[in-house]
Amino acid sequence: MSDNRRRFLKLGVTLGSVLTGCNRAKSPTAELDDEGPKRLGKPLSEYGERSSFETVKRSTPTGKNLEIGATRTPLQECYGVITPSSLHFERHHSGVPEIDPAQHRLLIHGMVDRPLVFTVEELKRLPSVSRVHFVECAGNSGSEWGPKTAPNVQNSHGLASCSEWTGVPLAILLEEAGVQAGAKWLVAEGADPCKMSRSLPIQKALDDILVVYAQNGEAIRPAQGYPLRLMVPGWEGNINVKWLRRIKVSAEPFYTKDETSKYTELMPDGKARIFTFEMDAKSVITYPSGGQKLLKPGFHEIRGLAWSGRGRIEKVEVSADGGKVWTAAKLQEPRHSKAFTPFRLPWTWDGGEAALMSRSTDETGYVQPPVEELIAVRGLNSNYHNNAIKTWKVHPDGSVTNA
Ligand SMILES: Nc1nc2c(c(=O)[nH]1)N[C@H]1C(S)=C(S)[C@@H](COP(=O)(O)O)O[C@H]1N2
Ligand SMILES: [Mo]
Repeated sequence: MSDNRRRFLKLGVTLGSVLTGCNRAKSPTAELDDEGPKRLGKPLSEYGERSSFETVKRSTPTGKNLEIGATRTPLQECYGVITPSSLHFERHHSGVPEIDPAQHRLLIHGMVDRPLVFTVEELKRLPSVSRVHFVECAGNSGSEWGPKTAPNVQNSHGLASCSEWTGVPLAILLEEAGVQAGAKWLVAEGADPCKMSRSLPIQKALDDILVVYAQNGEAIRPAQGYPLRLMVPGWEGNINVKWLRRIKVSAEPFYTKDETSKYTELMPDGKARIFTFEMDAKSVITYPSGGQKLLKPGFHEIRGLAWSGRGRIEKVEVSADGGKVWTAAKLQEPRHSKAFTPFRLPWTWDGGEAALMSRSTDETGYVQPPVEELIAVRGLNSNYHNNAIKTWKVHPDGSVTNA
């Protein structure tokens, strides 16, 4: 018997026992006949909104400062690969500038034969691609190093979101400008008041960096960098410069304030790591997860998300007993590179305590580590780049907490 068939049969039995609990007293068609709206519904509209019954939202920081800070994606209440643009996490260092795309320009200069200035319209004329990629802040899961205080996935992992991005490969723009011999780096600068700037090796630009103007089928949202953003697949969120207005090509990195005062990691030997670009493989169970409540023992589908800045997710294993036994979960296809990959595993909760964990492996063979392993190498001086295995504890009353 194939694995799939065996799983299906097992599922059938469990589902059957769940469904017998349904109320079959009244004929369901009779209910349909006497109920339902008798008047016309709302009129057509030009731009959609969600149902007034839906309340899922980003979390806003506590405190007064709403220009400088972050909102988090409620990953435990999202479905599939794509994060709705309206729920994409936000991280701004000086608020969201209001930019008229007709006035906006992108300058490419430095070690190039022909410095170029592009309007947004001109960029849209050029060869384009659409790709699905996550953005994850290097500070995501920063609360997961010590005592686990985050009550839910939104708080522990919500500085990560995934969109379909559309734009022009940066390689095309650089080719137009004519990169000079000896050029090895570039700096990207934003048009916000803090002029966020980050240095990048030119090799990555020639590989897969995009200058994007669209997200999930429409113009990128102001919070995501309208009208232009740098999309640097798989690299830490900070380097995905929003409101992009300048790219300067050079022989050396620029050591900007954003890559020296922040986004470096002080190691146990007193030296700091700099340019820690790549986001390592990670995963998190979104159901059952912190703050949720299991209705009753029996069938539950364990669900979650996995992603890696190094490429595709190859495998996700799930444990319900704190890491003693691991079972491979089913990965959603197609698996995009450097993108969220949903995973699912049928599970029968026996009503006792359970410790749910997930562990992802990417196509390079990199395996998501336990937090102790990360601490052994990096110490606790820095809270960036925490991609550790996450545990959620299920209690006999069905409640789920951080562990
Ligand atoms: N110009 C500019 N780009 C920026 C930022 C910023 O404040 N200004 N924040 C960075 C950080 S720290 C992150 S994590 C990502 C967040 O992208 P998002 O707000 O679209 O989720 O944008 C990066 N790009
Ligand atoms: Mo960030």
